[in-house]
Amino acid sequence: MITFAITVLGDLGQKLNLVFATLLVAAAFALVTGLAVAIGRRVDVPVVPTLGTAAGVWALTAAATVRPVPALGAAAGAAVVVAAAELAGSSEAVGVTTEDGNGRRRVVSALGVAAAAATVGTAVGRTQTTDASGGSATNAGNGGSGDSELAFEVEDQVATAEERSYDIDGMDPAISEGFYQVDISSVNPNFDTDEWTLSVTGAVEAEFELTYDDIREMDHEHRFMTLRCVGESLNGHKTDTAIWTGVPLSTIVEEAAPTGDCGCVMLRSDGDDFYEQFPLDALEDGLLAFGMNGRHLPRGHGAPVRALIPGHWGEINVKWLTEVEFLEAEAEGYWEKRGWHGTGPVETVAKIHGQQRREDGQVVVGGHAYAGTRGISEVEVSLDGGETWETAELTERLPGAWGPAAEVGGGNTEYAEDAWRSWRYVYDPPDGAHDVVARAYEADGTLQPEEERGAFPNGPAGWVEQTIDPSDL
Ligand SMILES: Nc1nc2c(c(=O)[nH]1)N[C@H]1C(S)=C(S)[C@@H](COP(=O)(O)O)O[C@H]1N2
Ligand SMILES: [Mo]
Repeated sequence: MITFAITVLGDLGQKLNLVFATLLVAAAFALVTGLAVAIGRRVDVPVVPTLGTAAGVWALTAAATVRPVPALGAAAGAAVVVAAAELAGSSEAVGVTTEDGNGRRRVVSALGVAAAAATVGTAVGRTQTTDASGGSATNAGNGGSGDSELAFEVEDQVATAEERSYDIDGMDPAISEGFYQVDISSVNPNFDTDEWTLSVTGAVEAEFELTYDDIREMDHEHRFMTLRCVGESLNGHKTDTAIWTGVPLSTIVEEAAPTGDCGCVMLRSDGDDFYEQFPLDALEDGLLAFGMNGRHLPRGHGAPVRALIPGHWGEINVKWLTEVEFLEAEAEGYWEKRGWHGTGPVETVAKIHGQQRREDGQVVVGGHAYAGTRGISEVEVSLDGGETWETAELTERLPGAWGPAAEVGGGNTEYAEDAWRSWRYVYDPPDGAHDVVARAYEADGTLQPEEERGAFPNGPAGWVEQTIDPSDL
């Protein structure tokens, strides 16, 4: 079911999930309120419906959100509505039994309003408990609270990235504007940086723990890195690029001195109970990231600290990271237990996202090409279904790693070795709709395989083909 939702429904699946969850919550509130009112009628004690509603709604909300204090808001909202309905009911009901139609209708509408009030109260409570790094509970967007020092340190490279972007309708600049988000839970974990810790455990010389301040005191570096989700569609929008700031994970590996036999590691978040296993080698090239695009890491992207592992599918870039466990033996990750194979290197792709008609009638198409750490050397475009190919324009590679830790962190300082490059192609369009095919070559000259493959289980692959109708542009 989950695989169907991801591969067939895509983002719609997530929205349906939210709608269904909301309906369930409203129904649960109605049930609790209904019970309180029914018990109150049975025992004939006037305060029971109100107090029962308050207690029930509070318990339900606190249990569901693990936030007892904001849950008081939901309880108060529901209790006020029930109390008002009860008062109105009792003053009018003098000489009339509550078993008549009027009474019943009043009870039913009070239940409805109470359920709605509790739902709204909970929603308000949730948006007001977002953390300092911004973003709402369900979707943090690109938020992230500001940090003038970080902003200053990435300023020049942000400008360079702008120069290395193509401005075409439908296509992101080199630094993504709305970085995609993929989560197993619909409410993001919310860590207090003062309480958050990272435990380094397992087959090591010595286990240890790091606080957020410990990490901020270490030398950091900045890197352009692209993430791509194994569950996206071939020409989908779950491939994005940002400047990430963090501490090289090699520092942590060195200090831990792993002793296990499998050469493998498990990253875990106890924020959402997510975990992924992959080779130790990959970890050593990674970052323990606390910054994104010159701001604090936003909640939706894993605040306060996430892992960033070059060249691999997105899923091993564990967000809200709380544990690095060095293993003795291989173990399956969260998605692998569900049939996916998303811990390895990404497949190569040249997306076709941008399409625009110029004033002179020419069409410009473009997109981003990404091959993980294998790098992109060329993108070709065909307008005749693959008979003949033309070379597209390609932006220079994005800048390499910089900052105090860049030299020792394994990050390439010459150019960004795990970031996309942008391509574009300008042509005189034929009359009417036509197909455009794009394909990429890796840095060593390897042409990406043509055969199209869907997301499940190994990730999407193949040449991207798009129908373009110049009269629509
Ligand atoms: N803790 C945690 N980390 C996670 C996930 C998650 O659901 N929980 N999703 C993973 C997946 S499938 C992807 S593709 C990337 C997406 O990172 P983003 O949401 O910052 O784009 O995060 C990975 N890290
Ligand atoms: Mo993913």
